[in-house]
Amino acid sequence: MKDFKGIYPALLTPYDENDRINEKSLEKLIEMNIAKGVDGFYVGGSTGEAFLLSHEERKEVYKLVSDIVKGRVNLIAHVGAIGTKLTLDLAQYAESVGFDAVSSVAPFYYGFSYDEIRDFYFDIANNTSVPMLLYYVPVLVNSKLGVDGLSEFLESDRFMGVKYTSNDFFGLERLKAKYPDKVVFNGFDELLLSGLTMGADGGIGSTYNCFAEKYVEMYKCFKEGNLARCQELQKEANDIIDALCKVGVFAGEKEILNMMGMDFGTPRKPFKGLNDEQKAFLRSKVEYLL
Ligand code: MN9
Repeated sequence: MKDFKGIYPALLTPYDENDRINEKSLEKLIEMNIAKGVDGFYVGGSTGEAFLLSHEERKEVYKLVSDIVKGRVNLIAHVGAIGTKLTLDLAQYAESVGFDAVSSVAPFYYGFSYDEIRDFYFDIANNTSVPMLLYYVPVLVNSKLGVDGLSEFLESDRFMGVKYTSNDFFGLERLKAKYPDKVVFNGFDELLLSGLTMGADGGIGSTYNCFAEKYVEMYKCFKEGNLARCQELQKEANDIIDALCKVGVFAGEKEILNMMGMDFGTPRKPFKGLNDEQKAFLRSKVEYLL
């Protein structure tokens, strides 16, 4: 199996003036991040507005990203949808266009039972050849998949690990202690250093789109034992994340890329873009990056 450690931006999805996927902007973002030294991309997740895209658009994004990346870094496709059939179709498509792994949130909305959630994951994992990364995000998907529930999957070779978006670091540490060979990605960017100290193998994050260099350096300094520098970098990141949380995270991230000249537009409705006052506020926090 490939090595899946390190820093993975959860790619944003840019739209053009006709609300179509903007291939040029996507390419610029990918090239900028590869040049900054990221280890791979997490494609079509919450940050990529998965649930605001049509099924065909989700496939289009996988194909575009795979064609641009051409095997230079690892690619993980988020294929989560509300039901098994849709998810499996996305997973098989992502595999067919060269993705190295797939990942999914637990099926949502209907309050599926743990048994139903288990069958969902195994139906995907048993009908694809690439490894599955569980996406654990209890703030968004209130499923019956607790930290203990994750263990059952990690017993299986088909599951490579977890994208762990929770601030329960006791749970993260227990998972790594029990399954040291599985990969655990930290999911909250503002807590990357906390996750690394409790055993995370890297991180997947939305703010990595805009300033991956801070996280790439943090990951390197962490491995070298330079915690003082890690703390400085986390503080620098958090000064911006704090502002992003005030204006809207995905809209704010797209605005930073707009300021960098990348033409990312705004997220799809009902997300709101930033007003002039919010843009000026955000600019004051990221001016030194532009
Ligand atoms: O992909 C993202 N998680 C969610 C991970 O959006 C739930 C994070 O990158 C956050 O957007 C970020 C800001 O809270 O940490």
